[in-house]
Amino acid sequence: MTAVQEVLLAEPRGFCAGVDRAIEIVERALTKFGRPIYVRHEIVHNTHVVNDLKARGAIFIEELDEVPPGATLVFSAHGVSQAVQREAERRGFRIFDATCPLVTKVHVEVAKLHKEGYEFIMIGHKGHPEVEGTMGQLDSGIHLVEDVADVARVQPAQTEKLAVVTQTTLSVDDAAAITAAVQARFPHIRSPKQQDICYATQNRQDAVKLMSTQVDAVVVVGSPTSSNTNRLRELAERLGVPAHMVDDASELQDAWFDGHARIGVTAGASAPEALVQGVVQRLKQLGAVSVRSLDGVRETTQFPLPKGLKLDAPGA
Ligand code: 10G
Ligand code: SF4
Repeated sequence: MTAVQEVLLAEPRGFCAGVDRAIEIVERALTKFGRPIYVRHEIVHNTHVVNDLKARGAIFIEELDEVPPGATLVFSAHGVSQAVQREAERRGFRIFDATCPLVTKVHVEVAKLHKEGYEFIMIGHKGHPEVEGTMGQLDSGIHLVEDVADVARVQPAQTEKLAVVTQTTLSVDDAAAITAAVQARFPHIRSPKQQDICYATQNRQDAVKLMSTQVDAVVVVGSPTSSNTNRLRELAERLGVPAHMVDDASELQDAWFDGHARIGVTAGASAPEALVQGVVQRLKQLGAVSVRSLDGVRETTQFPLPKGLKLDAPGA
């Protein structure tokens, strides 16, 4: 049986700008205000990130009644509904919003078009916190479709003023097919000027497409709760390459690599690079003698931190 010979690393992979910012918000809140810092929902969907922050004094909760009066509360990168925002304010917490600015952009667009009388078709995964947050920007008037079959069933109250919004981490290909079905049923529907699927999702999926043509198996580093990570594994598999998602190197099974000389490695937007390097080390133990990064888009996006967390600003 051939052993592993070469590792190809997808570019870009791992942390996006929204994840970097969200983790930094919790870290800075811990430094500035001390433990505990409450975080509504996993700050990002990664077990290692969450366990590391727990060890440093973060407490992750789902319901606001788990947070004591006067506490500091951070909203996760996936965003929250208006109801959660209002309730947190009513309870008087010191709030820091780690919602990715690209998710907030979708929220702002929904609020703006709602004022103009629009209803929405939202493409996304039911129950995902980002979808709950975006749908929760309005009391009603956002209709969720998860797949092409849902498009035939959706019943907006009117079709004159309809707009599409999407979750930011969808499969680019699935979203295109669902959007086409939506446009076929509602030809006048308004689409965003720039798609809601974010640059990081697009770039990581493009990188997996490029990598999958050159490898015999793919390892995707990330947690099972991470939507964008699941999409990367699914994409490699759709391209005909066996693909495995792992939280870290300890989950790798040697049998996955039997007869596979070239292994592609990538990571979801919430997975730390140290875990990728752990996987590479294990693949070296299995025989890899060469590790090569593929060409890809260089990402330069950065988001500013919220006011009040710039540690060196006087009075901040
Ligand atoms: O891919 P999802 O949305 O499940 O989230 P994640 O925490 O694994 O990755 C970062 C992406 C977001 C915060 C959603 S915009
Ligand atoms: Fe922001 Fe995109 Fe990262 Fe989500 S995946 S946090 S939208 S940059």
